[in-house]
Amino acid sequence: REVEFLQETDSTNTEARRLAEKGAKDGTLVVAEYQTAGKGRRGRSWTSPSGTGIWMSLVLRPGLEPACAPMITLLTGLAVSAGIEDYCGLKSQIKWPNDLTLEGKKICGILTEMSADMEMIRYVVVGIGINVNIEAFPEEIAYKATSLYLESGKKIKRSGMIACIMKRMEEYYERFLDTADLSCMRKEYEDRLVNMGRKVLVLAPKGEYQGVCLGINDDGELLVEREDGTVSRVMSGEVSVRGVYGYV
Ligand code: BTX
Repeated sequence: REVEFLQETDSTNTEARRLAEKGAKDGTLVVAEYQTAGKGRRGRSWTSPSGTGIWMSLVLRPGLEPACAPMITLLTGLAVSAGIEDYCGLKSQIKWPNDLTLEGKKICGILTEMSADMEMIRYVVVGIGINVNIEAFPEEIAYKATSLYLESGKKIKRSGMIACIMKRMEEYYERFLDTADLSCMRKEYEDRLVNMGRKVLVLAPKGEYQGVCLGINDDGELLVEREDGTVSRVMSGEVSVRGVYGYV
């Protein structure tokens, strides 16, 4: 596959979108040492110090309907968690829909952006930020952010880790394309899901509610059992999910 490596860029997602608009192929990967304007969701920023993290974005052209795009975020979380484990043995967990955690703190965030018409995705850009060898975080996020180095005491070679993650990504992405849903990886996903069986707080546009997370369905919606026994299906995008007692 094609890889574009940059010493510095504003955001690898923005760069990948620029390349996608110019016709970049399915599977093109953009990797940067440093992002001057790393992006999170809903206009938030992503701290991306130089030389200590993995900041990368993948261009995908799945040829599916736009409604399938949120599932790509979920399978990416699974692939990154599995790839990290393959490479260094650390078992991270997935905080639905777009974070990975270790010991309850965030080590990775995923940002999926899409260009589509009504029927078909033109392209999807999946941005992956992993805190690999970061030694300290700014005060505002130190309580909820950690790195693989801070948790393991070991410095990790990033290029090898990227290769392992992309191998897993290809595997899960191809399985997803066969069925256009997550049915064949649901069990693996739930094994890594940090929210599983825990009380969660769902912050939806129409109000917030609490419930217990029962897992996901084949379309990647989070299943939350409310106090009256009904089960709500939570779609990513419109809501935030938090632990009742903290970040997870
Ligand atoms: P998010 O909106 O869920 O999370 C962003 C929030 O996470 C921030 O508001 C801040 O509180 C916290 N945060 C910021 N930086 C870090 C960090 N390094 N580690 C832990 N917590 C942090 C999550 O968005 C999606 C992030 C995707 C980042 C990748 S990097 C490669 C690609 N390019 C790009 O611009 N974004 C993606």
